[in-house]
Amino acid sequence: MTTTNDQSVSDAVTAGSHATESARAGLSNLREGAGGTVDQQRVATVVGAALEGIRAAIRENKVTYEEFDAFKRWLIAVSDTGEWPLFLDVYLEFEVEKVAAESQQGSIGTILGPFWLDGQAQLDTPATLPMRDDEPGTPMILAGQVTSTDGTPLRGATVDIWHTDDEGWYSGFASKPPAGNLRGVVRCDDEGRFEIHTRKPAPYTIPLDGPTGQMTQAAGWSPWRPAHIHLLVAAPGHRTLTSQLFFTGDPYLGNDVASADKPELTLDPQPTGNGDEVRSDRDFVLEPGD
Ligand code: MBD
Ligand code: FE
Repeated sequence: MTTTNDQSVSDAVTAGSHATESARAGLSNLREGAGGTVDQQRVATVVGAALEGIRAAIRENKVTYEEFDAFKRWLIAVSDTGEWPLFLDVYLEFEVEKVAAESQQGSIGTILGPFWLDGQAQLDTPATLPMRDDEPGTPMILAGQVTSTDGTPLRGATVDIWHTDDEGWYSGFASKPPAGNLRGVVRCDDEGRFEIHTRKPAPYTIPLDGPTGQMTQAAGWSPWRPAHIHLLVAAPGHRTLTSQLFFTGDPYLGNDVASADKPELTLDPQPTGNGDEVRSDRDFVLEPGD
């Protein structure tokens, strides 16, 4: 690659290509992919509205050929670096999630993001996530119970959890943490209870050397996400909850580049008295259905 910054560009490309691969292969397990018949009217309505939004931006701001050409080059770079999942999940997924949430009961959720991975360690509660012997960061326990909307504890519930390390890196997408680090699928007990031992994650900046980060900084926007823990909470006969949990006092709360933080999703972990360990308790309510 001809660039003055080989190492960091290749990091963005590594993260991007892994996220692209994962989006292509894995998400169909999680959500029903496209397929079947395409409704012509729906395409005309939605694609038409999206295109008209861009045309309006051009008209109203008198966009020049130079800017149009820069836009083309930027789109090509998003493809070349595999950043489509990152860009789409940072700038658009929250609106899709809001639409989905209108018809959902149970605990409030938020976006999935680009860094979920299939096939992670299966653990029984109480569980310690896979981590390095010297894994840095504050030891943290996340515990709670999974119930149905009528209050029934859900036997067979699982909590799929993934988050960054204490430096903001995701395993599987950055070279530093080993594969599987701070990721796992925890099987709850017969009453849907879980207890997960991990490390408190750190705030995260989207890659600054790829086109998504460069566009973000070119606009003067913050590239940061508040520290967060991703979760997929599932149980037989219930709709899987996609969520994230954040932390009180995080400087980036309310200014999330991915617009995914919600006040209802903030944890306030308390010291357990065991060294510098902290603990948060959080229950999840799932809606019947699939
Ligand atoms: C993330 O870690 C993330 O969770 C989202 C939604 C977008 C970019 C990076
Ligand atoms: Fe994330």
